[in-house]
Amino acid sequence: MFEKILIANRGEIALRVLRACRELGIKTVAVHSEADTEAKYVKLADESVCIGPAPSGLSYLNVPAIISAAEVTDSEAIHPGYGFLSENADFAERVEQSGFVFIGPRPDTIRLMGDKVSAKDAMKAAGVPCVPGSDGALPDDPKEIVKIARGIGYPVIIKAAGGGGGRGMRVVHTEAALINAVTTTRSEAGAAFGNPTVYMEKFLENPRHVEIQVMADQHGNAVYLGERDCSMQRRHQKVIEEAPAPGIDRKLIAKIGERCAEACRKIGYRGAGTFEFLYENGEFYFIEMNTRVQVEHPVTEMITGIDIVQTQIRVAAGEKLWFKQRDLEFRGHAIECRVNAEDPFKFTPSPGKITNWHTPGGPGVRVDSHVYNGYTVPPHYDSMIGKLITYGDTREQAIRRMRIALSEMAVGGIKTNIPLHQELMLDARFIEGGTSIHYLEHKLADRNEVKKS
Ligand code: MV4
Repeated sequence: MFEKILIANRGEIALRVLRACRELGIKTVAVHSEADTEAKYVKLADESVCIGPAPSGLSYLNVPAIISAAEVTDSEAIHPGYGFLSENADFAERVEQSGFVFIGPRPDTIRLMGDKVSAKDAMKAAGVPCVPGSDGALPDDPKEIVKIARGIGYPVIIKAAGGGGGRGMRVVHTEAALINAVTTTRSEAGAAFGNPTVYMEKFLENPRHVEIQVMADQHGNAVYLGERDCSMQRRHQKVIEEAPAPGIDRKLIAKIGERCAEACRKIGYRGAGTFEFLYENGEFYFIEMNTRVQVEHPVTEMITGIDIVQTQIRVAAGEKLWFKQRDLEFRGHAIECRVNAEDPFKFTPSPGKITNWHTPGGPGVRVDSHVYNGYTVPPHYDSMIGKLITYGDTREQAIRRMRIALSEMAVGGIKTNIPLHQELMLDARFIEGGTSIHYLEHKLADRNEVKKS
């Protein structure tokens, strides 16, 4: 096992990784920007290194500074968390070339999945069901493009190979609009990602976002840790996640999960990963793979009893997975509410000093947050200040516990989206379960209509 790990991230995930290291008896190095010097989790680490000023481009994305920090502290491995450099293949490569272990997949795997065309090709070849679409990248010839779209049937969606997470996409409803849409998406993709490659898929009108968590070691073993429903989102930012996904046939989940695990074995995947699917009319369609630990990993931890971050570290150190698929049981139900420092109605960021911080507790309640009374939420980063996770034997119990937890939680000095979560925990369609990726935005639009009239 490693003696010392450098945590190349900030906020709640830095603290989450720190806790996993503590439990494994591993020393920690926190790297931080000038804006995070006073954060308590930085002081909890065995050592800390300031890697630059507040803007993330100069600190949390500063590769030479992070590598130097690993060198001067004699760290053995680097945990990238999520966001920042976590899915940057060049960073992973630099880490390994400098003699450290990157806690994540091999750089080539990150590169393969970072290009959405090659990711889809690889997963299709490995037996994972994909959205019907172009066979790889779109050609230049407009006649060919029109032919491909006719074969798929409208509406179609044009996506950038270098995009992902909702960036660089355009929906096309008619042949008349097709070529213009492809040309525009291409040039935007070239400018934004340095890669003008685009591909085409059938546009699914009302799907759910259901993802499968996988874990693989370096000895050819891979398992799936069940699914998460992340459909409750606004502008590609997830708001609530839950596991299991309500109302989906368990046999189908097992079949898709096994396909994902098998795909991991086939490509020699290493570490934690997530297969993102759209789910519509009883079918799963792969869209992208994430090669990092995700924000919503706790709901999976709650229903499986597996510590995903510790497992990442142990497999990165070369350990074999110590459990098999048949040892895993998906038990109960877990829900996560992302708590953001933002206006609950206008969604504008609300950084500043927290003058009151009271977190809920009791059976089946988990709070993952780096925040405390007197903490100042810096304006430079993501607005998420913590995650409230509840567990219950049933979905109903998890929802009831979430309502109580939200009512106990008190945050003073800044605005948060807790009122939105309270509203959603009482929303009839949420309570019913199985809302689509468009539900929240439609609900918020309706709410604004009511306010105007
Ligand atoms: C789609 C789609 C419908 N049909 N692909 C957006 C994020 C990126 N990961 C993929 N996205 C979508 N791809 C096809 N063929 C709809 C979306 C989409 C979406 C997906 C997941 C979660 C939220 C979303 C919100 C809008 C659109």
